[in-house]
Amino acid sequence: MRTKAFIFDLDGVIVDTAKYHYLAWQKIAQELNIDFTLEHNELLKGVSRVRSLDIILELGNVQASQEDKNKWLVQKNDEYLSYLVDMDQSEILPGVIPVLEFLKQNNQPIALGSASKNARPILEKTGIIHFFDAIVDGNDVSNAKPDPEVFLIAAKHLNSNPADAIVFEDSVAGVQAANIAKMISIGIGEEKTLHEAQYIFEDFTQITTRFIQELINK
Ligand code: B16
Ligand code: MG
Repeated sequence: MRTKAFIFDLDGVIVDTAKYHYLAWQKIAQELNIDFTLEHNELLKGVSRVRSLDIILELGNVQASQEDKNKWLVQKNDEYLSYLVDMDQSEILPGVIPVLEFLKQNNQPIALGSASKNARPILEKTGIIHFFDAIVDGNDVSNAKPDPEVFLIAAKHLNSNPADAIVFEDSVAGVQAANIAKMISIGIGEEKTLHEAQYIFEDFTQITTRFIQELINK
């Protein structure tokens, strides 16, 4: 048995911040008269802030100067942060803490691998930062998912080979990134969206300690 690396995405896996990203982007989209639905929001999951804005502008066929784009990026993040002010442990998705606790009890290395630049304050506010041996987020990478950079750096920090890494992801881009890195990809969400993942679970309450133990023993 070699040293494993258990790598968790943040938004949509540990906390449901996708709804806050959506509300914040929707405000910008409304100002620009762009129709931005929940379905469109799926395209932004796991995608960087800068790329998310470009996708929204493409949806509305809007051309913009870099100056305007920078202004909207700041505006979006300020709005997003306002939703995080009252965040606490109650926002952690069901079943996540028992899995983190089981991994810790079994001395398994844990990392965060997120595209978000707001990852650290979220882990602090929800009181789970102590579970993580390494945190790799949007501030540490230059290539966004599906580029595997974020997960490769995370595995390296945990002294593990990519082949011994297990990634929990809710986004298509994130699952693809894990697959490209030759890691075990575990999709959290709907089968129809995440069919490229090696394993798919609706949420963490569906993941048994037996399954985690099998991953540890692999
Ligand atoms: P921020 P993840 C991603 O986080 C989100 O899924 C994505 O919707 C968001 O645009 C991105 O973080 C950047 O977030 O604006 O906070 O830097 O899913 O990779 O944890
Ligand atoms: Mg995500």
